[in-house]
Amino acid sequence: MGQSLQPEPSGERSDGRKPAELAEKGSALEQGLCVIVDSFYRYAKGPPGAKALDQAAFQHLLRNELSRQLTNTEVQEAVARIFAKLDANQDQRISFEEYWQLITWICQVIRHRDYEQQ
Ligand SMILES: [Ca+2]
Repeated sequence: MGQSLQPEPSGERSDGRKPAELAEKGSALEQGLCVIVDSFYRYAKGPPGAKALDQAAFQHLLRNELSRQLTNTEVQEAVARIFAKLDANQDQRISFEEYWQLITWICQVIRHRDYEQQ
């Protein structure tokens, strides 16, 4: 891991960092893991160490990054249902740990759809 992952300042993407760099370094798995983390921090807001996704940021992440894996990412009610399901501590924010549950769920869907139906 020759690179450090610094949280993005309030949802903005810093120039000259991450995805392009990530694409050139490491295995596909290593790149994928870095992209999972980076994708959270590109949308998360809040102070360093406590960044999280509010519902608007969560919807942007779903719509921009996961619209081919999830349906209805444009539908506010559908997004709100996923948000409520993931928001384990009900603080109206999705922490990295709660986001990780979404990643786990999507990985399970991919696994069943693409690797266990053959
Ligand atoms: Ca939460």
